[in-house]
Amino acid sequence: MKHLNNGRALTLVLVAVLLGVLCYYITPSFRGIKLFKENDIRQENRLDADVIHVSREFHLVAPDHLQYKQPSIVHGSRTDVVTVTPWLAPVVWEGTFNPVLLDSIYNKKNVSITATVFAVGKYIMFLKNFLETAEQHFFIGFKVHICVFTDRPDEVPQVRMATGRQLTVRSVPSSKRWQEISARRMELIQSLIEEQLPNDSGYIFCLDVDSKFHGRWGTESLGGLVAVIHPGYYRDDRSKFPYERSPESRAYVAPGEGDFYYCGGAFGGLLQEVHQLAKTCRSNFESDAKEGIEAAWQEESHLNRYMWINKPSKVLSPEYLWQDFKPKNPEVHIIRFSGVIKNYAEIRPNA
Ligand code: UD2
Repeated sequence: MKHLNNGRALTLVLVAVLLGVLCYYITPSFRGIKLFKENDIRQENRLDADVIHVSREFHLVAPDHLQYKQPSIVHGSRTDVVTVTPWLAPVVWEGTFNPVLLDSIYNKKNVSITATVFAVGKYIMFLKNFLETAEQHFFIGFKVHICVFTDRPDEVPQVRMATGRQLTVRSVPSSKRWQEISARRMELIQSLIEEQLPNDSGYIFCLDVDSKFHGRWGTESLGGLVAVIHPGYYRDDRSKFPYERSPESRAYVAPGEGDFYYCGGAFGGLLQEVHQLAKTCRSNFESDAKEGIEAAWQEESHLNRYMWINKPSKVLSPEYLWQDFKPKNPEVHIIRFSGVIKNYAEIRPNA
């Protein structure tokens, strides 16, 4: 009798479990079907039923009836350079994109772009040229916020800025070591994103001040995580890249590893992505410092290690950071941004 009762109880428990499992799988699909139908009805009622808003970054809506040259899938306008990485990120070269098409797509998205630039100590002398040329070439027609970090706020030049563009100045301490000024940028970029731009969904570019714009730098450069190929090493074998080679450092890249050598003087992307990069590089840099380690090229080494692991979703060719002392190579059809020639001994606080 006791056995019979136990058997019945066991059967009841089994049935209950089975019903539970069935409900678990059936209910969400019912819910899914219902949601789908509601969405369908909402879509039907829309005027622009073709447009489904999914993600700001990846959904590119073209404006109506824009006329432009037919793109080809078999004849590329650039056959002399590589325009895609092995992980299928575009490499941006002149001739690979249609600026009019891209601008009209991003105009509809009403994007905003922040640019950070550090002008500490004597580097303030480069700021005027940087700002004036940015007004001529950097994201013309878009909402731009240039954020200057300096220890000399009184010396920030007055530059006329077009409507929709603004400049803000943030005071930072000076330093006796240029390596520290350069490397602390990651920490300050991290704090800027956390304090000033936490709810912003726009893009950010972090740029060296001792540089000038010479040509368009615009919407073609927008992407999740954006890296710029260093002009000094892009034709070299990876064994020649000046990565940090000491395994003790958190910026270490082992021989035989690494894709490209990226520059520390220009990088960017979506705010969340750049926040993650800055936070990681800062933390690795500080942990190294506690152990008395400084990577070969400070934050540039940490950035290269980061980009090796976290592949950039867009790569900008050396057109986006050339060096004035280098003659233009034939594959570089346009120089958009370039480092000016400078006398290190004269401008740096230490040798
Ligand atoms: C390279 C990188 C730079 C950085 C550095 C390694 C390029 C073109 N440049 O340039 O980004 O990674 O190696 O640390 O990729 N700064 C001041 N005051 C100073 C010193 C530096 O404001 O006294 C700021 C300024 O914005 C400058 C930047 O830090 O543009 C980088 O310093 P740099 O230009 O002296 O570094 P450099 O030429 O070795």
